[in-house]
Amino acid sequence: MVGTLIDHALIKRSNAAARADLDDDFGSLGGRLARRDIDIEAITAKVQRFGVAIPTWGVGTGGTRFARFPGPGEPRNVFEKLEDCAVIQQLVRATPTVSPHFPWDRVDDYDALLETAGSLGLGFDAVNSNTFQDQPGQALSYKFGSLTHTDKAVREQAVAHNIECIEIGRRLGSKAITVWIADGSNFPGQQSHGRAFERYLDSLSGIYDALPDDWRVFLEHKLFEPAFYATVISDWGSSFLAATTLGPKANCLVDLGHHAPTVNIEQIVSRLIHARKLAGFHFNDSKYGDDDLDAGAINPFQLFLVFHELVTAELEQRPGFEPAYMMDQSHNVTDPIESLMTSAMAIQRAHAQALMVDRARLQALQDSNDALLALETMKRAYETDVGPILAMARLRAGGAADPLAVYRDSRYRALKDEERPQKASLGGGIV
Ligand code: AFD
Ligand code: MN
Ligand code: MN
Repeated sequence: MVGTLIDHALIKRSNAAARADLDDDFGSLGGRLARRDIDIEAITAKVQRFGVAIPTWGVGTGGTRFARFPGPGEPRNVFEKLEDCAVIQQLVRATPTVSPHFPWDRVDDYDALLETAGSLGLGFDAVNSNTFQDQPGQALSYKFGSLTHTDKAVREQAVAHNIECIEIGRRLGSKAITVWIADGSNFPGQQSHGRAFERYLDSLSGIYDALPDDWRVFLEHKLFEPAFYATVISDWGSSFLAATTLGPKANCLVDLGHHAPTVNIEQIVSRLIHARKLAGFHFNDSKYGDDDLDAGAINPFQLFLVFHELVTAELEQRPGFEPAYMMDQSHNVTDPIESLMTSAMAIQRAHAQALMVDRARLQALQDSNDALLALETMKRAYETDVGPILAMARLRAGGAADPLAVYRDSRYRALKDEERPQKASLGGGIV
């Protein structure tokens, strides 16, 4: 049963109180941008059109391999997850879609799920399969791998699960499946690098063949964890090789947390755009590894540089450029709704900053090898406070100028805590 979201009157009141200051800030920023030949209205319209999907697994408390500390009023099933996603969208207006994960989000009636999402104003982005855990009653174990397992029967089971996800996704209006596998090895010699990759390609071709014409498969690489010596799809090279071997419907998904700490991710993004193989993103932030921290929390400049590549590709109308934007975060010490709202806004911010880059000037500076002014041109965009643009975009789209304040005032979490008595142990897991 879908409950009520945030009281509209609360949003209206809060926006009314913020309006005069916002108009002022927006007006003065508009004037300053006009001197740089930037039309604030055009930027605001682009910000309004931008959307990033919420992962259904992100609205519950995540956890580390040490412990999980559940928060109050957590969603207990996918219907309640949708409700929380709808609150985020109601206030922020940048998250119109949801990316579900199966079997975690399995239900008996997908028409009801679709209808609920629709009534909440939400659609579905890429579906995610899960062959990194054994499910109750599952015939064969994934302890030693799934799509790359040495035993063909295990591989077939994993392929069948992915095909089931595609079937579910079709009913939900999704157009892509993201495949991340935990397969790999913990010790040198444990596994043949070559044969494991060949088994991956063989399994993936089974999934690929099951894709409807207008579907794509997103291959997600990750350099380590849970395999600590080698993962089968460890980097964008392996991902790209697999995607190229499989065909045009296979693309490479970049999860920002899935690279070694010093890797230049924005350059990888540029290469994938060039090759028409960029599937999209799992946004998050990290300091050490796959930390799954809130987007923009650790390295907002990197996020900006990634968006610089994306905006450039869009302006240049690069063929095959149609990335899916999704978040993939694990919230351990914050209210997941608050984290997802502020993360969506951090992503929007990076996008808006990237829209401010004077690309004609940058290219001229690059061509004349003026390293210093080229950096300054980037910094000028990055250092622009685009806050008023984001707030105005939210306001015009019917959201809240200050989503966090409205959310806290609403006492949504406390109300859900009463409405959603928790079972002793929740499903889901460490993602
Ligand atoms: C794990 C993986 C990967 C994947 C997510 C959902 O590291 O990021 O996208 O689970 O399957 O976090
Ligand atoms: Mn991911
Ligand atoms: Mn991850």
